[in-house]
Amino acid sequence: MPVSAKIGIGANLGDARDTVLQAIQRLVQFPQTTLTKQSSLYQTAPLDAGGDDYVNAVVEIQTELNALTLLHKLQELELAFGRERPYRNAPRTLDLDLLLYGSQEINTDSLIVPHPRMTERAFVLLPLLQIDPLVDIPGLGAAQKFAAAVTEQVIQKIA
Ligand code: A4P
Ligand code: MG
Repeated sequence: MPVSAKIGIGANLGDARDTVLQAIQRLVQFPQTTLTKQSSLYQTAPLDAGGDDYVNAVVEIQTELNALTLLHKLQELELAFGRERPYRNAPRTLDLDLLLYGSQEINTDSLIVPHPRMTERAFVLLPLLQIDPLVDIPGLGAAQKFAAAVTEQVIQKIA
């Protein structure tokens, strides 16, 4: 049975908009995976990070890949876009976060789902709520209730 997963996409180096769109095209090519929803692209001010504005989006996929395999595929894709990790929250050509994986809660050294910081971030919450207004965050409840706390964060839909 395929599982519905939500992926957060972010980029703030080079042509960030193009990178995000290309990354979505590559995600669709993962084995046993289909794209079911795609948010708008958003221009967002860097949060806890320096550098240029980010372009962010969230997509929903249906996948037969298990969560860890999916994470590894996402990391491969980051590397394919030339991502380097000089330090935490460094500017990046492409950042792919596994936000939600069905209704599962996962806590291992390499993977934590739901993504631990997703409820504090407008650049995750707004695109997520755009594609799935009633989405539930396992262990935390309706995503909608966290949106009021992030209204100060600068985020703008890209036409
Ligand atoms: N990891 C554990 N759980 C997950 C998960 N659910 N999804 C581990 C993805 N990775 C997960 O990630 C570090 C390690 O987290 C991985 O080895 C993986 O095993 P990383 O992507 O290498 O490092 P990072 O991105 O520098 O750190 P992190 O914690 O992912 O940063 P965040 O929280 O993703 O924040 N501002 C704006 N406006 N837009 C942004 O997109 N992004 C960040 C990065 C900061 N500020 C931003 C944005
Ligand atoms: Mg990351």
